[in-house]
Amino acid sequence: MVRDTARVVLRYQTSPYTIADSAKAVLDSNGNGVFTFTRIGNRVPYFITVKNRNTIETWSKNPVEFENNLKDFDFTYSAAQAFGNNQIHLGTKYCLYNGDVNQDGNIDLTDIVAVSNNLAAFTMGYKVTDIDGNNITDLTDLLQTYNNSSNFVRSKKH
Ligand SMILES: [Ca+2]
Ligand SMILES: [Ca+2]
Repeated sequence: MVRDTARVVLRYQTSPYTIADSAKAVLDSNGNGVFTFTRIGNRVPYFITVKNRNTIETWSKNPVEFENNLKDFDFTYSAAQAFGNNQIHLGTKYCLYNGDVNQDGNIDLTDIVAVSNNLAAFTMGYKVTDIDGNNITDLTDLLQTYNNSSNFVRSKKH
């Protein structure tokens, strides 16, 4: 993947899943990142939610607990790591769906229009409409957004 910033939010495991803490980090080209939390405790179950500038917010299927102030969690080895199996299989890994340009939890016509407008304007640089992260908003980004929209991709939350 292209290196990019992601935000991880930890939520308590019971409804209404109040936010316990959140952190931002840059993911490397393998999709790994180290997120540092300061307001949470060990042996407390939290759901992990993750998103970046234009991905669908994705929740862990199961809550996780920190031990000795550490927790490794990998969304990529199985779709079932995410609640609702809400990931796409690309290459050897399961990845977050992208194309949610306006971050409303759905990939739909509004997102397509936003990408299309920036495509028409030959928009360069780090933009939410640059779906594949190559610093230009072009037809590839429009097609990815369109495909995910056609599949009614949306955020699946506990
Ligand atoms: Ca959207
Ligand atoms: Ca692009």
